[in-house]
Amino acid sequence: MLDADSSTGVTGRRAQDWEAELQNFLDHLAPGTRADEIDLSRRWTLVHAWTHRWSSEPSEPVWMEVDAGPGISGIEGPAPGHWWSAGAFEEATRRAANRLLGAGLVAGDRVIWSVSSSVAALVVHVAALRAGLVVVPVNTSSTERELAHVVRDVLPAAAIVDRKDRAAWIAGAIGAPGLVIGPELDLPDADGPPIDTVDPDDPALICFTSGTTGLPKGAVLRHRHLLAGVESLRLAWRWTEGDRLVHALPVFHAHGLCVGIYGTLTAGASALLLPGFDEQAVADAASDCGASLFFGVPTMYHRLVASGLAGSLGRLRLCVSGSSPLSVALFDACHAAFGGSVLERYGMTETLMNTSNPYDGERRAGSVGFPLPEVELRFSTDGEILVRGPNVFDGYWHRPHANEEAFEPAADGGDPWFHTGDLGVDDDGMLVIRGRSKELILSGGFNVYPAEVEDVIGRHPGVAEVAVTGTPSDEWGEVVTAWIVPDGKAPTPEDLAEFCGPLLARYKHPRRVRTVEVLPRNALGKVVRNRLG
Ligand code: MLC
Ligand code: AMP
Repeated sequence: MLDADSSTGVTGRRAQDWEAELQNFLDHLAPGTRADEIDLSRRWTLVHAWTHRWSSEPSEPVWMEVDAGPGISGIEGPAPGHWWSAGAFEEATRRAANRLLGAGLVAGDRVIWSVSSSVAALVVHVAALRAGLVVVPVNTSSTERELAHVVRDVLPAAAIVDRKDRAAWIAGAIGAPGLVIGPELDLPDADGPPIDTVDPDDPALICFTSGTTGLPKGAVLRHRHLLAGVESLRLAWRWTEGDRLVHALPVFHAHGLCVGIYGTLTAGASALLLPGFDEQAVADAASDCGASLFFGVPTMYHRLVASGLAGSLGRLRLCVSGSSPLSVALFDACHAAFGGSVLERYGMTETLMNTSNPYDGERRAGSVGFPLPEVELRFSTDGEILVRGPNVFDGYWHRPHANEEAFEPAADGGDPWFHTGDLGVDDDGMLVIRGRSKELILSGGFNVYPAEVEDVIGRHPGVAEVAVTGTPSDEWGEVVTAWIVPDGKAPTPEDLAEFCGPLLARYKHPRRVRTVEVLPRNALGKVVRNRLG
């Protein structure tokens, strides 16, 4: 599993010692699961796994919207508060897939998908996958400028949005003959080319993330990566048809989409869809409606505990946290509030989920568990976590240079290792994340890249120099903090918010602004961010 010639560098032990010590997920699967029957790399696709399930259990419930969000009109189906059956969802996605192909889109075309959580948004998403299109999820709070970068990069043939104002400026960015769909799906019914013909190697998603360095780039996730990613979770978390997820995460990121939505569909389970996160709505959904699962980022657990509403999570079979570190204090506070141990797992857009605490057995506070089935993990000499497995993507969209840096050929001739940019150690058989070698701020589970924010703030006339870091916060994990050498009168946080408004999504704006006389620099003149508070 581990490269024999690499060393951990963290403790001075040889790499193969780690293999012996990190626990093996095969020891933690449900009783009766036969290890030799697990094959996550099998030649199948998300679409085939789902259509197979829908045809065998058409009357089973799949989704219920707890409350209506912005949504996409023109898709017929049950109203909020009523369940969509597998059969109804199959029919709606089939019809929408035919409408997309009938409008002239062809398999392999990229389609931007920037929507809040709603069943209609999922119908169009799954329809696009069934039509062989490549979906490019984009955060709904992105500015026009941020979206233009994605458009230039993937040259989409269409965009699907659920807000009128965004539709107008997305139309401008895509240009003719691009198709902008939404907030109404106003395409005629059609009988176009056949659907459900995708291959496991076909790209399903291009997800924008900055990886370890540089401007946002598109991680290409193929059908086989996504299916392997959810199959390992289905096994590890014992996700079954009887489960019901309280889904309050945004659907445009890996956590909400590739874990929450794809996991629900692949397990043949159901989910209560909330249009966004709200403590009371989560508590109500968890106490009612037969819910059994909740997945959240630490900020959500923090808010549930702080509001006194976390108690209702105690009714659920499993609560999972991920996307940023769950502090030991918050793990303990959750335990005190609802009696359960939150299960923490570790993943990335590029790799989907890599490690998890076990379903049975010790869930250790501060640890992200051990490699999921078929995931291999090792440490570089400076402690960086490297992974490979059927879940790990194989490259960024049109970025040969970034791909060379991100992957390391394997000594055993197998798949190359992906550099995660996260630093980890083996703590008595479990992985503990000790920081990051990449420059990334994790605010409420959203990623913010210092260089991107510095580039914008540096253009403010009152700023001579700027460095951006994440500073600790109980609620957000880290908050974006700007360290400014002023040019004349220093701008206030309000000035900066106004200045950043059209340029950066709101969650990237600095919440803290500190004025300094000089920025710490190394011998080469480069700013050393980690010497700033
Ligand atoms: C919202 N705001 C944020 C923010 N989220 N600011 C900083 N960091 C964030 N994460 C802004 C809002 O725009 C608003 O601005 C103000 O903060 C307060 O908003 P709020 O209403 O209090 O926050 P809310 O909208 O409730 O959002 C909080 C949240 C959300 C925790 C629900 O951030 C969230 O859904 N986070 C999940 C992110 C996620 O899914 N990450 C997974 C990535 S995949 P204003 O100006 O209006 O006041 C990945 C892989 C893996 O990482 O391992 O899973
Ligand atoms: P993203 O690029 O949005 O997919 O974010 C992935 C990054 O989130 C990882 O590389 C980690 O730095 C971080 N991350 C995800 N889960 C955890 C976790 N449980 N603990 C610490 N960091 C995490």
